[in-house]
Amino acid sequence: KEEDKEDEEKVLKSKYADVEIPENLSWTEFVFQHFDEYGDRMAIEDCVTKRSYSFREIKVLSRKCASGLSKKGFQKGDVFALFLPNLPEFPIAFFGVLQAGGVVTSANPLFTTEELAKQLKQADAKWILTVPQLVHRAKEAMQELGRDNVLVVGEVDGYESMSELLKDDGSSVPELSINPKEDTAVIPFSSGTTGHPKGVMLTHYNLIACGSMMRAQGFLSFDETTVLLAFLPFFHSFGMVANMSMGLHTGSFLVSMLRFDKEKFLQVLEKYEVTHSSVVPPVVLLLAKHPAVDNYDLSNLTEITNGAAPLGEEISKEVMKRLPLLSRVRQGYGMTELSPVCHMTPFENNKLGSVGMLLPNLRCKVIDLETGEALGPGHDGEICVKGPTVMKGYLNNPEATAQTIDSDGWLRTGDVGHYDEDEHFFIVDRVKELIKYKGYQVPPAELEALLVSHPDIQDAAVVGVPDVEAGELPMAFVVRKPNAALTERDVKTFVDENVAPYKKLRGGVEFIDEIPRSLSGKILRRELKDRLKDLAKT
Ligand code: 4UU
Repeated sequence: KEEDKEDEEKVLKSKYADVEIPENLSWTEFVFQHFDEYGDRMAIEDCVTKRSYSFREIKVLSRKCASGLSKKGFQKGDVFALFLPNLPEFPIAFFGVLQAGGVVTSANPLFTTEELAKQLKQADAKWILTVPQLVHRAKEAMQELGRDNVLVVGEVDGYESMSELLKDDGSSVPELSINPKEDTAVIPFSSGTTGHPKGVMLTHYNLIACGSMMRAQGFLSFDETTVLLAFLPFFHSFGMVANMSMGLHTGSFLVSMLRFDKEKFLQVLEKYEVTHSSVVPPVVLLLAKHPAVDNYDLSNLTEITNGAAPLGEEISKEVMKRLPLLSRVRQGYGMTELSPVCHMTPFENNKLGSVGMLLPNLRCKVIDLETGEALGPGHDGEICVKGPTVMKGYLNNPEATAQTIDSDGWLRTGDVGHYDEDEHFFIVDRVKELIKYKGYQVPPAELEALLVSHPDIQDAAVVGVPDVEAGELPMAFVVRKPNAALTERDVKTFVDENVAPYKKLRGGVEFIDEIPRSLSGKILRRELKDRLKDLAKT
């Protein structure tokens, strides 16, 4: 019956047979499944400091971390914030918190104090772990919640160091009964299709489902011979799940990189004989075009996987031509709310420019933007996904959850695309508000709220302008208050002072008389984008 209904509704089932998803494991148990076999092999090394940990050490130290946290009164369900760059200690803390029964919320280390405080408040974080450079921000933000539980990786006077925690004897790891389908493991933040950043509740089962599906059919090709350059931020779903967790799960050697730097990136690829790297479009562009690439031996690099933002066919071809040993330019397509990946290019027969095929265990439909009717191959519409990786919901926000996941369990991605006769998917546009700058989320609603808090600004709307390198640049339409002598520079300075650097108005500021809105008060972003095209022509 269900199947007939699905046929009728043009629901696409994955071409791949369903995989078995373990139902009785925690995310840590799943990720650590083969750690005893990997033993003393190196699991992760920082490419600058060379600080490194073996699989055995990660297992032992994360247990000590869990035990130490329990002794401090940390309890099941408590939220622990990681405000960290990609350090080799990140997975130790991450899996330590989970083994203490906690929930990890991960924050962008570029955040201002205010941005951080917003997330900590929403997530009700009991603790935060950070680095010495960010300790003041972490402390101030926690103070807004009336808490002062700040731990540091490294030594700062007056703060407790994580290394103290790791001296614990490991005797107090709590006996947990995790209910994998109910219990939230992580709460990364995403603005989804509209509005401000929201906590995305991903359960242990959501993550295990995603990991199991990625491992099917060689979608994720990592194994014990893989050297993975892990520079994509671990706080973001792509880096957290596809690199940190699945890299460790498969016994890969992770080379972690704190800060992305062109020369360093190329040096590390050569020196560590890196075989795999997950990337975002600006990095593919670098590999395709930058003259310095010729100075390095990148012959070990056999695969790069793009995600988080669209990658064109041309640039994929260019990079294939330039790095002859790079046999595969692959893609993953996903969304934080999908734990996070729903489509990946198959190991063989990948079509350049495509984000790949639907992973096993998932259903997908492409719906007409006006009528909501499901469309067949070759027609663009909004991509909707259903299956075991759909998030539990947005934290404390049933309205936003209901707007995103319908009563039949379909999650609306806000992305526009189609599939071809072979069921390869292509993303062509985005109908949601979200702007992506180099793969980073820039929620317009957040910048708009900031702009209208300025005494000289009456109204504002933020959209993304296309950019070859970054994908999109945030740009603002601003309505000045009567007689206000506000300049573009004033607006930009105001924004710069209040947001993380990747949210800056690099696309510029345009003053207009009125922000076009629908009858229900929604900003007509399409109209503004069209206006930009007209401006570009004149
Ligand atoms: C065009 O970006 C992500 C997650 C990406 C990811 C994760 C695991 C990719 C591969 C992988 O293995 O999450 P968010 O929530 O930050 O942003 C989601 C949005 C999507 O809705 C879409 O608009 O980012 C965009 N996006 C892409 N667009 C993500 N991947 C792609 C892609 N092509 N390959």
